[in-house]
Amino acid sequence: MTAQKTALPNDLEPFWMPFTANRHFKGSPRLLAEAKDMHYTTVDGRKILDATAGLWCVNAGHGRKSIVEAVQRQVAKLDFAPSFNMGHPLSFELAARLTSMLPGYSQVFFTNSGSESVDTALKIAVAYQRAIGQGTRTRLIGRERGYHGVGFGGMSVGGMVANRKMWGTMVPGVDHIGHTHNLEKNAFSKGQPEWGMHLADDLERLVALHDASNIAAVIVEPVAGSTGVLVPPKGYLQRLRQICDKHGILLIFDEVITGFGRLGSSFATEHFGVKPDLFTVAKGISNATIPMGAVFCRKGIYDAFMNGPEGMIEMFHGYTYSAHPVACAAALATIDLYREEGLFERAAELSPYWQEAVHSMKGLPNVIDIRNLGLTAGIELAPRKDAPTARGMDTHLQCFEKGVMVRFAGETICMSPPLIIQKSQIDQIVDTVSSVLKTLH
Ligand code: PXG
Ligand code: PLP
Repeated sequence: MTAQKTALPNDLEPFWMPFTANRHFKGSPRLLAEAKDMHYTTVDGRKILDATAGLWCVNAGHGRKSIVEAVQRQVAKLDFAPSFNMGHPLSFELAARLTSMLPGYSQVFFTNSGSESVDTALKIAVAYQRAIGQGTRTRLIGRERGYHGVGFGGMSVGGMVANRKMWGTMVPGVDHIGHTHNLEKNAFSKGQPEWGMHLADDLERLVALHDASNIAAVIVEPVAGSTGVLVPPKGYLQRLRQICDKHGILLIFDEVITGFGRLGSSFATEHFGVKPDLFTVAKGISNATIPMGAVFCRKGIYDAFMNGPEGMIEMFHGYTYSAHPVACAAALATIDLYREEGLFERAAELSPYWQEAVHSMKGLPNVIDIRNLGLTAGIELAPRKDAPTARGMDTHLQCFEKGVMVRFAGETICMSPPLIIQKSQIDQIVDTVSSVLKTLH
């Protein structure tokens, strides 16, 4: 037998970290040990204000007692139950609670992440078109600068270059409309930009190219998060809906970030008054305590599948952990907490203060745009000559040293605090980021 290499407790090598500059991180690790409400505590005892809700997901703040206790009770009572031709009551209770959150959506399909939600939504779209006799509609349309997770489907419709470079062309029949980011026209817009509704007409270009009879669905993030908080121009999403209706194309919103209060409403569909046929959620659905995702289906989608022999499976799709009982318990407790504390309304009330606070950074060195909606913000920096993304990374690192966690997407500093944030903590974030930007070369 060959001697096994045993990892030291603090050996960082065996963990191939996701979406991380592994060598850089392992040279100077930033390790978090505990979290409560608005703060992380590092392994060396430093308190860090969380300006990103983890990864846009801990919307009710960290370590919330009612969620923790619901998880503890559930894991002790029913650790796992299959959802394939079996069931457990919490999954049905959760589905009913979710569909009652907004009118027009009658079913949810459970997954374990945003990536799985996206691939599920794309598969439902193609299968639905087939079920209604539109089997030639297989093509999927995404958008440049979109992020839809890392499954083959989501990556292909996504428009993040670094993500697409290696594998993004491996699902055939995918095309993209243009993004909506335009510094010349829209820099420093507060909330939704005035200019750019017509950019939705790019979908007509693809219809003219491929023909509507070949297109199953279009997927967009209502507000693009991961590629730098790109807020849709006024009227853009409405126009996209109209064009989809005109051509029988399904509209999918990817609400993995915008869902569960981030914009000051339950979902972006409510915020913008635009109803997609399907929309994906994850992250905030369970306050990130236990992984979970879901796809909401408008009335009529599920019904189109319910017409074969009753003993037959209608759609051959699902995950071992779809509707995992512990995730369901976490999600139910999370939704209760959102309601009891009025957190979506709180986000809406705070967003004007947040907007003025983040826009006060206009004029600081290298700041070329500031964007915001609800409790999100992106501060775009000019790239350093010959070192793209370095300014973003340096800002992140220096803010962390000063006790505030922000993210960066390329050259954009991204912020999305838990919805329980206090005004004084908004001030702390802005003071910290400002002080870093003032000295950053
Ligand atoms: N769709 C959207 C719109 C997302 O934002 C996913 C799908 C994928 O979800 P999962 O749960 O499979 O990661 C996401 C995830 C960042 C960042 O730094 C963003 C995400 C994940 C990790 C980091 O902006 N978004
Ligand atoms: N791979 C193998 C060999 C499996 O048996 C399964 C599920 O049974 C999967 C992958 C899919 O795993 P999941 O259902 O957790 O997505």
